Amino acid sequence: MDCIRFELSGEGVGLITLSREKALNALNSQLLAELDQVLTAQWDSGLRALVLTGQGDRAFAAGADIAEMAEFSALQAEAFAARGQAVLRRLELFPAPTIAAVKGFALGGGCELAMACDLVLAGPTAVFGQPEVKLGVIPGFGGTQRLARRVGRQRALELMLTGRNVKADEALAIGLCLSIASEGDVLAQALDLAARIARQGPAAVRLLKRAVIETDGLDLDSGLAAERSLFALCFSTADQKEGMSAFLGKRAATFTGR
Ligand code: CO8
Repeated sequence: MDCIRFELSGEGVGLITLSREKALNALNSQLLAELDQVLTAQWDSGLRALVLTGQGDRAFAAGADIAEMAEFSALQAEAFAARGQAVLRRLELFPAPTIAAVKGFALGGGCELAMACDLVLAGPTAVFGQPEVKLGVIPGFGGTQRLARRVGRQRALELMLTGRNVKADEALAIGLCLSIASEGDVLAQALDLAARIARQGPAAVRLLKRAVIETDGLDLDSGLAAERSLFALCFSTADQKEGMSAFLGKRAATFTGR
């Protein structure tokens, strides 16, 4: 793989690094295909958390690759958007929790990629934005849908209509990121958070993610029904037996993820 690096980083924690540093990790077709391959390969591998970051200090990802898009026909643009949307949706539905560790620019498709992760941690130099209108286009990898879900429709519209950049402190204030790490620490903090998640009952963590992600957009009663079913499903797992008997036996639980 030329554009993506995958490695294990601690027990049950996967780390994906976007590796097109010279192009500020811009998302081209090859990178999207490699990201898809990694997600497919890791889907059933039992990962307990997955961290995404960009190579180098300058960018998480500075957007979809403008050089690749510049001469697209409408049909090519639709196909590229469909491919990007599909890969980001797969990432959003990845069975284990995902964490974006954002250093530098997360613009356009890069911001959309971060928003497809469950949790977004920013470094002090992080810059988010959907600058597509400056290029005469609109977001095409889910930004018009996910930004409003993160920060509310009015703020999302203001950001997308002006294409202005948002620095880490504002991203935190509007809920676009969860926290701001100190200089150089964002990846370490993301891996630490991933390790903390990885220590919880893995079956429950996966069912919890499904209860939140798969019910997005449902009315409350449908969401509550889905929660009940997934709650009940916990009781078919060895993790539930172990977690509760460990509590009652006043010992630490040893989870197997089954
Ligand atoms: N695509 C391709 N190459 C890029 C991109 C990009 N998005 N961003 C940066 N690069 C390249 C530059 O061309 C440059 O390459 P080279 O060294 O060969 O000239 C290299 O990265 C370094 O960039 P700069 O010299 O520009 O670095 P600066 O520090 O001066 O500026 C910026 C950094 C501000 C991030 C600037 O590079 C920039 O504005 N980049 C573009 C940001 C942008 O507009 N992103 C949105 C793209 S559109 C999008 O993502 C839509 C997604 C949905 C697509 C739907 C499909 C149809």
